[in-house]
Amino acid sequence: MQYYSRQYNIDYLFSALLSQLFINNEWHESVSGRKIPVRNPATGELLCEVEEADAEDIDKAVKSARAAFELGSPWRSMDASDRGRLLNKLADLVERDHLLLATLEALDSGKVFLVAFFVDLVATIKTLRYYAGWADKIHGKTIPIDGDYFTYTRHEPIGVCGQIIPWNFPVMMFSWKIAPALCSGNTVVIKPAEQTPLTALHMAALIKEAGFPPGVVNVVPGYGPTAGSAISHHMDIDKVAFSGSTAVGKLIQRAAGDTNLKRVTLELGGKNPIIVFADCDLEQAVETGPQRAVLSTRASAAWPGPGWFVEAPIYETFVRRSVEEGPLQGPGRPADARGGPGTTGTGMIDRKQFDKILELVESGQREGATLECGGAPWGQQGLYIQPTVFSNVTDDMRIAKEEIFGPVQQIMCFSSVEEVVTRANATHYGLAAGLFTSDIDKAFTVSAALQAGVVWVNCYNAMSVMCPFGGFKMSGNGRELGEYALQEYTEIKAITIKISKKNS
Ligand code: TXE
Repeated sequence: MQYYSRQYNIDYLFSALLSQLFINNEWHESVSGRKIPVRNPATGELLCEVEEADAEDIDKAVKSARAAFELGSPWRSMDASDRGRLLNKLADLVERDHLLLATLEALDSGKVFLVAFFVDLVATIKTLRYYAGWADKIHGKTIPIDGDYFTYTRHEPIGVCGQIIPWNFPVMMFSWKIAPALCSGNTVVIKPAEQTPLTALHMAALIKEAGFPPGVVNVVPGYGPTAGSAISHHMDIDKVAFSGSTAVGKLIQRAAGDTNLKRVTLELGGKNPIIVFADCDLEQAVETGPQRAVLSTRASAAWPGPGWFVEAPIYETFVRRSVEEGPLQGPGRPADARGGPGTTGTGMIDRKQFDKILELVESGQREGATLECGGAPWGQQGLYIQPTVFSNVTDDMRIAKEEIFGPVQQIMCFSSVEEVVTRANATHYGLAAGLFTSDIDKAFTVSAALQAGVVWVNCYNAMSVMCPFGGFKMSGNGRELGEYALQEYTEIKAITIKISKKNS
């Protein structure tokens, strides 16, 4: 089909957008007949409408995933190495459609095209290949228990996994969720964010083309309080994996408690401290600032506008250099951005986020922080906010405490290691942290003292599929990525067999 070839133009892309629910390797209209309008957030333009899943559609998807998970089904009886082969085949197809998927992602999420192409899609392909490699390396142990017994463990798939993802990394998070689930033999019902369903639906087509049996992956766009809630409350879903806000994470955990105690993993919000010691390479730390702040409008939970703690002797210089760095960036239009300075800024996903960030900026000014630059909408069109730098921020201000999912940098001052560790840990969140220092002792002791699932030293956002990712405290439960994620998609079964006489 022309849609899948590299030779396409934008009109063709629009005419061929996939818009139905993907259940049992077939395309379905929603039971209610309702549709979700999908807009390009950079322009507000309506791209298309997709079918809107609600509880009945979720139930159909769960039935299909359950049937695919029955004992003796093609999926359950498939060689583990063949599960890996299918994931590699899917990665091949994503590589073939790299350009198309990056274009779709840019249009649907408002992300700059080059970021979609080189960050999101590359990470997606790597994630699929990494877990393809794991498929036939997941195994248990034999255990020398007391008595005349033979005991071994099996690492079995959990079953039907409900997966709910946000809008900030639509296709990459799709791969973070499905790849570890599939390599360990589960089946999946995945709900993309209502704002960004398009790449997930294209991935559904590729999943079918790769040859996954019907029902193994079901893709059901819908809204959170309806389709998302139906997933978290479903009695026949064995595990739910969620990325998004802490408030919804609590609802998901509660729903599991109110229903079948399904396993729950949560990747939630953060307020990540970055500590800049006076002995660091200042330019390296400064360069991390504006780039990070601008990109953070699409950041994962690792990235949300962190609190910068800068040591007193370099505070003024750091603030000045951060302001000088900021204006290098400019609003990027997803469709025409081909990279380079002036095209790196990403807009907010929707009016709600846009208003929320500007309201937080206003609160910073009201509460007495110094607005060094930015703080206002950016450009004539779309939901862009200028790179914003606040100095003289104190710990009690809202901008210091609340997650800011936008290009806003808040800079605080500290005087000692003990003080900054206490202040950096004084948050309910615990996703990621950064520190800049040239003192190796400080690097080890401070990174050990920080309450965060990820600590970056002399770098930031150094993410990789091989490395576990997830939060302490209210930033989540469980880990994604790396070998650790496999634990979240397997049940351990211990089998003990009576034997007549054991020998060492
Ligand atoms: O997230 P939501 P939103 C944070 C960030 C942002 C805030 C709000 O702070 O400002 O969340 O963003 C589905 N039951 N992050 O509103 O609402 C929803 O349909 C089940 C952090 O987009 O949590 C979507 O698929 N599901 C972050 C997903 O949850 C529900 C990424 C995320 O939506 C639901 C994005 C419900 N009751 C936002 N309500 C990160 N950690 O990377 C909504 N959903």
